[in-house]
Amino acid sequence: MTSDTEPALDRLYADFTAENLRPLWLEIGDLMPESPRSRAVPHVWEWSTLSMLARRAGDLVPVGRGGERRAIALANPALDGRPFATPTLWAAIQYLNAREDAPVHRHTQNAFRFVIEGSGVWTVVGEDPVAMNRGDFLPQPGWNWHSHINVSDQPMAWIDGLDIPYQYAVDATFFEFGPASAGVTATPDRSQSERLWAHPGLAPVAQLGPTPKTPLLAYRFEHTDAALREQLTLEDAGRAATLEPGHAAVRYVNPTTGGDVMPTIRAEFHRLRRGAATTARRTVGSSVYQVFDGAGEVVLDGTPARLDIGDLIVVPSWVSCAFRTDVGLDLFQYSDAPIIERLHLGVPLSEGA
Ligand code: GTQ
Ligand code: FE2
Repeated sequence: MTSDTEPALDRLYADFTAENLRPLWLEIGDLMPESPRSRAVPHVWEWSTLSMLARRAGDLVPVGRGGERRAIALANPALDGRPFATPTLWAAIQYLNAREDAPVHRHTQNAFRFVIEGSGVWTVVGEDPVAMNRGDFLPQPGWNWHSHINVSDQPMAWIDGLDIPYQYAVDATFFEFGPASAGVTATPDRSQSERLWAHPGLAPVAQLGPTPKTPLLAYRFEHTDAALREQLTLEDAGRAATLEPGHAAVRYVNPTTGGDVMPTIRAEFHRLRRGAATTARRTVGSSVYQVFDGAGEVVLDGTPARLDIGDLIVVPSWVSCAFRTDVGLDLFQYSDAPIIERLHLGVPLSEGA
């Protein structure tokens, strides 16, 4: 371009701006890279820090109508201070003091709780109080009324996973406050949803689906643990039962469909034997992992980090991720994979990296 076209070009760009226009040729490198380049970065949050800060919030900040929850979100360091772990997923530590309640509300965002320590809280879904114990996965599909009640003399913390950032991005969010009290008079060990749906391979004929949101509201650790233990025992016996050598995995599924528990969130539990390692992989879509037990190391795009119980790991799209352990490692994982798969995005869906 000659210098005498430059004033004209400057005027053209100024007019683009004035008319709210942007030329593709200045945007394409960022908008259409050869492969996904997440704005989010991989990051690890240590449980010891999270639980200490949640306890301090418990001492200083009340929980009640308006704020709704004493939940502290993991804010990806590269997402401008927004309370988003990844572009699609919310991750938070939530804390309730002894005898404290979090009020009833409902929202279109799909949610779950996962517990790595403590007990004494029931999450009430509709009229069904669901006990929360170590290792339990407790889905709460969107638009269910819910509250949390701590009926014990101990505080309790757990993690929340939701699709808040995704629903925010597509402007799909609705929210409603509920009654002042959940009206719970009993806190049974077994919820009504489990009494109906937690019998292996059996569905109540009066309620057969398919429904896109799981009716089973508690996936108890005793089942997760047994399933993983038996995969590894079968591997020992020479049967092809595991995902890769020394790596057992289960997916939490909706008993009415056999598919994911909720339309926007996939949840799995992975167990690595002593001395095992996963192959480095990258996928389109993002994940959050929490260390449930054991210890080890994660390598994210080549950078290693030590892992201990409770630590949370955020893996953005197309970031290579591998785990290894000397002593054994149990990992809870959730991701936005159902969104990616439903929209037929991410071709190729995954690739060794
Ligand atoms: O417990 O209902 O972390 O509505 C974020 C939004 C938890 C909850 C969060 C919520 C909840
Ligand atoms: Fe909620």
